[in-house]
Amino acid sequence: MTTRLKSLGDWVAETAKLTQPEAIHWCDGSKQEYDALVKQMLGDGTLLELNQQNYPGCYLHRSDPQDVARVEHLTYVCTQQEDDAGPNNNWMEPAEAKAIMRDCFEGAMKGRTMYVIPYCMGPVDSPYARCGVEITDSPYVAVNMYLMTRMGSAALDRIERDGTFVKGLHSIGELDPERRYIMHFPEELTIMSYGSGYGGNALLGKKCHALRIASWQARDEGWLAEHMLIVGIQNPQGETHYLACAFPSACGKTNLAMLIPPETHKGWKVWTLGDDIAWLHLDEDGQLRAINPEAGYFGVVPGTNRKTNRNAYDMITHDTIFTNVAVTANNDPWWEDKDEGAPAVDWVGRTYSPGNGPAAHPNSRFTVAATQNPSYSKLADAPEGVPISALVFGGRRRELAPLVYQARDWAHGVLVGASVASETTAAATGKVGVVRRDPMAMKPFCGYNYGDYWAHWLSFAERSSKLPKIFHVNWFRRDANGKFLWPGFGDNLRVLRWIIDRCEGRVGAIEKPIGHLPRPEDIDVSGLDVSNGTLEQLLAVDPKQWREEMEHLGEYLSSFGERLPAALDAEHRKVMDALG
Ligand code: GTP
Ligand code: SPV
Ligand code: MN
Repeated sequence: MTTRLKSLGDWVAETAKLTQPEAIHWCDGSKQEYDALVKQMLGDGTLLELNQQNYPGCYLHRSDPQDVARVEHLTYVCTQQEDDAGPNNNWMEPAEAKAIMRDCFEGAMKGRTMYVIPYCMGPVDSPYARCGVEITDSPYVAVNMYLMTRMGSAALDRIERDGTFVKGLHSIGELDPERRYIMHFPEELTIMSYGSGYGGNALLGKKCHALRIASWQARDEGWLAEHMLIVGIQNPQGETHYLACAFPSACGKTNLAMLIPPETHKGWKVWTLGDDIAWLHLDEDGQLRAINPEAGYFGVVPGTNRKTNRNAYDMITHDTIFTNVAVTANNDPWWEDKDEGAPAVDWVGRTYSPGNGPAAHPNSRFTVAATQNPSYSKLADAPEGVPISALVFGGRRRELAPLVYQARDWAHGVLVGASVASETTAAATGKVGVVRRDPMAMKPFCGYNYGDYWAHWLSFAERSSKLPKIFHVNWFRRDANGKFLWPGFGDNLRVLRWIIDRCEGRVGAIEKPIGHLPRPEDIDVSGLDVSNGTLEQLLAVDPKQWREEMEHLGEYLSSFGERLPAALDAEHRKVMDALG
């Protein structure tokens, strides 16, 4: 297979000249191709077979132990003007970045196969979908792209029709953390990634394209590319509301997107549209609609069990690639809080010993096609996407942020999104558990200056009078002993119900300086072991703590200088004044 599109053919030829692969393989996206790549990787040890009776079609990949997460300090946005990337991104002059990358890629694929992967982010027949081509020397990347995107011939057809695509060049290089770069050139719709095989660094359709490059394009074209799950909540009367929710990495998107209603909630159904990324567009009627650009999940494994997420637990029992989990004595995959079996060999391949830390890496992941999800919504394939009733922001906060609150209006909602802060997780290298500002859960993914991004968000109010309502949630508030106050997981539906009732004008609220809060009696805790006192604690807003928080937020917002929209500053001042 080659291509009729000259720009693509030329780029592949140029890249081959630079990287000097032994062979070039154009991926057609067929099951036969996937099977052949798996077989090849089983042969060279890149994949290990798991117990095929218990886990048919499941394989384990052990990454280099120094290559287990996104590397934010090595991720750059290379725009002509530094200010366009903003203080929220690492910036490098494009010519300098390209020189570094040329040096890295020169001869990088010697003796290896170069895979050319045409992919489509979004349903191939959707006007909202966008395509790219990833060139990589990693067959692990190729099989992950097969599970995660619409990849191969159909995507190539569309690319040839559109005549345009995002160029993504990737090589695992030497897997040397000192020679690792994830570079973005949004002005040229180009990505170059070197030295890592890990998901977010290497599967270029995901964070690099569908968030960093797409957010840039979305600003120019009037839409939004967000780090959001998309979920449909169907009540016993058969009405379905769609919500898009932005939580930082490893803060519960996959789990919320496929939650199972609690026992007390007979007749409720939850439909998964997406678990990580949403592309949001206004339609002709001013309704915000969402598509999920992805076709699979790259999800956090630890913590998944029959009680927390039965859907995910069942989904990953077949045709799944596991990365960096442990294995049991009978070669089943194992992870912390699996609640079944025991680890025999840890994620790096050593005999398990508690002294070496967790058996599975805290950021171990599963890769699986979305269609394997028991709660998969067929509308995930609808070209026009689904109408969004509410946008929900959230973070992992042991204190301060209440279980849920609602923004007064769109502009205040943008401030609420901009105020997201969260304890860091193992999804990125660096310290875990430190609170950092993560506006809209996009700190690692916004491909341009946050000041401009907030202005873009605010501009939606001028374009539609039917925008979704905006909320903030926190499932992670803890008591003095460090215990979670809220049961979370399936019981989060109880909070989503309040959110939907607010959207429908079916329930009242208490007005506070930070926004509208539920009256405790409006959160249905039937059948739960949550006392009135605990619920009050979950909904408590401490004015002194909040004043401090808002002061910090003010300092942070000011760091964007002239690019900070005056309207956002004004929203911030309103809340400060209300807090007194
Ligand atoms: P990325 O894929 O990194 O963007 O993460 P994500 O937001 O999809 O996070 P995910 O749903 O995979 O959850 C990450 C971790 O949080 C897992 O270990 C979950 O078990 C845990 N978690 C998810 N939801 C809840 C919840 O409601 N309460 C508590 N306590 N933990 C949760
Ligand atoms: C995240 O870190 O937010 C992820 C995993 O969803 S990765 O694709 O590696 O970015
Ligand atoms: Mn994510």
